[in-house]
Amino acid sequence: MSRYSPAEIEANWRKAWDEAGIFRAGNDPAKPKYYVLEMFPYPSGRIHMGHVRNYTMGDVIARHKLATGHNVLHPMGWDAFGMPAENAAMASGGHPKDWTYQNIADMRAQMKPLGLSIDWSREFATCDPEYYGQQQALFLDMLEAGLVYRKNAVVNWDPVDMTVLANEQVENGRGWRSGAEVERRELTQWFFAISDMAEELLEALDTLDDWPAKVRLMQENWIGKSRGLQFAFGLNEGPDGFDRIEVYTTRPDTLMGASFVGISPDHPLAKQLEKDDAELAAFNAECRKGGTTEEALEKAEKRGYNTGLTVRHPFDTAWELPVYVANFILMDYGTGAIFGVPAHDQRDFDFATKYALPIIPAFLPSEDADPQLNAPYVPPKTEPVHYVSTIAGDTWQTGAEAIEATIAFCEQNGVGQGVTKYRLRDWGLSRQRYWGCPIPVVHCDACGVVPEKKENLPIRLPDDVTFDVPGNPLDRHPTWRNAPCPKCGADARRETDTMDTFVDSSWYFIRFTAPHADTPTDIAAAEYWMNVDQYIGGVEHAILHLLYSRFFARAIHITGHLPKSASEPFNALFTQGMVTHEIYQTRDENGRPVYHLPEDVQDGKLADGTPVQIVPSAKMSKSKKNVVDPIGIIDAYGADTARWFVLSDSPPERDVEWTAAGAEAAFKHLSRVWRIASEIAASDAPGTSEADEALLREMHKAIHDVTGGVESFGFNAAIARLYAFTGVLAKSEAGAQAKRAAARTLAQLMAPMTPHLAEEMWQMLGGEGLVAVAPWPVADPAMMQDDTITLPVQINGKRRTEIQVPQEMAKDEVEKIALATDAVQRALEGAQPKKVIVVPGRIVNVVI
Ligand code: ANZ
Ligand code: ZN
Repeated sequence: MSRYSPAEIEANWRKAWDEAGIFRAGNDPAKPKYYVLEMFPYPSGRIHMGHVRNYTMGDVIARHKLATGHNVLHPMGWDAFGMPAENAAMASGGHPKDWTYQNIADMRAQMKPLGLSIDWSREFATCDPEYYGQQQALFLDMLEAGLVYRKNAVVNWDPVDMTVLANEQVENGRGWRSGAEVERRELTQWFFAISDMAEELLEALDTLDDWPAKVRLMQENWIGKSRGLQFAFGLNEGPDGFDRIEVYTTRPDTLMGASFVGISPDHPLAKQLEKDDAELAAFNAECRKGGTTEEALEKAEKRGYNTGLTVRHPFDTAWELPVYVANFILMDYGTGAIFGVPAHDQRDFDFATKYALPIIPAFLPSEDADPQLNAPYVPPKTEPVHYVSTIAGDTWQTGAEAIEATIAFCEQNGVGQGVTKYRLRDWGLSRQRYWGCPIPVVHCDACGVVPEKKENLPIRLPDDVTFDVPGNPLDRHPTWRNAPCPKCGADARRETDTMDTFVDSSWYFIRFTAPHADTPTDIAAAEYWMNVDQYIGGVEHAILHLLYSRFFARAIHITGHLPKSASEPFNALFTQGMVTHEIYQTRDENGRPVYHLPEDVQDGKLADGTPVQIVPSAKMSKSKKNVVDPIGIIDAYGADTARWFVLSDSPPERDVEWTAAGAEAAFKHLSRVWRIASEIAASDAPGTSEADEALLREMHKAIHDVTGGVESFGFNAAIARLYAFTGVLAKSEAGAQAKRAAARTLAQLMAPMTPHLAEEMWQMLGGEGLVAVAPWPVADPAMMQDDTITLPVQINGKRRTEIQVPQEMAKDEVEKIALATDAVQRALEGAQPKKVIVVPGRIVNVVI
């Protein structure tokens, strides 16, 4: 072979690794363990550059850990349940199962050429009955432990697809898939009791030092802890059984600025009133349309309905406030009722303006400020303000102080209690979908909801289902629903809801530690391998997936399947940037943009000569056609080039822009490395001892820097260092033996990034065995020191100049050079110094 030919070498090395079994997770008790995991993929059918970047990063770490003597666990699996498989079935008439497993086979085949150090023996898909059966077992244990329960809840209902939608699936009030206007419905649903753990999940964020600060902050905001006051307004002439309205406020200090009370359309009082008020019933029905998200409510126009009822102000019972039903009040936050303070809240201000309600300031910037507001006054809580009419403490204080003082005052006067609330709600897991994990319970007329017996697990999905009509195929299956009651044996009905696919991804990382155990986990294996030492994935999963996984790790501990020490499952988290590409666009006759694939554009033109407009780089996406298919790159240049490119150029946490020129340059560099290595392998030229020495010194510096880069997610810096060291090696006049040693080290240092090329070099250069398992080189600190050092020269304790001297120079020689400097000569004015102190390697002090 006379040139670098990845197509000829890469497959061979993968075979060699396979046969040697070096990536099977080791369990040599003498070695420390290391568990590295990239977020597992959804089997869409094709890998993309984002996968390549994500898995290559994890692979660099896994390979480095393997070479530094660890038992490494680096598994791969498939997040395989979910809507797209059902959508494909609806669109093309196939079966979700066939679609999914075919995609998995395709993606596995596309992924294998990347040369990842995966332990494929642990592979599973979440749609494997073996996996979801254990998930059902976990569910039953969680049910018993009170971690999952049923309740009525308002959900987003897609009337066309006839399913519940998650908040994220509602776009501008419409179903993301059907485009139908979403309705709010009350259904009995299963919930995980995650909100009981809100405080713990919040507090433990502080222990996650190796997580990005921004991710911890996002989790903190999602959990949304707040302190406030809960109290009741007395209701005048309410319907039977309603004599008060309980409210929650985080701004009790604004109570003297209240101008109305608002209740949610789903509030029990609103529901009672609508029975005798058709207009209100219509208003409530209208409000129940549109999503349940805070965002949806925030965007929607603020609307209210005056019930005609009034409440009494707690501090002035003669003061009456009107009661409105308002569309912006959520039933499942706080108490589902508020008091509105238009003077200090934009939303309330808009509402008051619309319904001509008074705007009464509770505080103002100063004592003589104009109380007539034409916009809400909302200073930071830390700013001192003047309280117009204070019910607690000083007239001049910060919002934060006034809030605490008001809470204390209210508690003393029996008006309410200070409470802590969390925005985090319980996690609704019921989905009216086929392609998910069946919820293992049975509904019996006599016994109610009865958990399945564990020996009946897995409750398998039936294969014979149809997708020709909307709704849940499990509901209309002729027999699947029928099951005997596990308690009384009578004919009963299976639950036909399946689990949210977030459940599947909330514990897969634990299952990898014992993927075929006949219980959810194998305690010993979990104890050994957990936690995940390094987790790597996209920041788009920063909130839900990670929060749910943190909840599940705790739940699995509570149900006895995981040691307590693994309650925070991911020791370190890294969120990588995206792979971007320029967008090439032309316009059709109506001026609408038409996008073109990078491979169809040459020098800014299409094949027929039409110039394209170049839109700046953005995340690769099919809709913009700015995608480069990794398969094409691997075919053209080999996997090592693709790996090298996605790691170079940008720090891993930032986006990296894929360019054809960059890929070409990466390939050229690897070709050059290959050429240098083969020349060195064939050479027996002698060299000078100085050249040998110089090369080895550079080699040790490279070992040091590349190791540091690999260990600290500085992959791009490590690669820059490898470029430089390659240049040194190419120019070196050292002898063949020294060069071979240096080139073997280069192979080792490149092995995590370009594992195939590294093996090839290692073999050419006489390395023993596989470079993948060769012990990682260690930098010799003595060899890293430069030959010359810089010493500061002080005169009477003041730094005046510096000198360059050889590292090993004798003291009296150093003294001579120091005394000869202009600065010292000038200071001496011909005299002799009183004393000269040389601290070797540090400083020269001249006393005059
Ligand atoms: C009076 C007030 C005056 C409020 C003011 C705010 C500003 P955070 O702080 O985010 O937790 N609220 C309470 N329950 C609600 C519900 N179910 N739906 C919609 N809004 C609700 O939010 C708490 C504040 O949001 C509460 O404090 C309440 O309005 C409102 F100048 O009470 B506030
Ligand atoms: Zn029964």
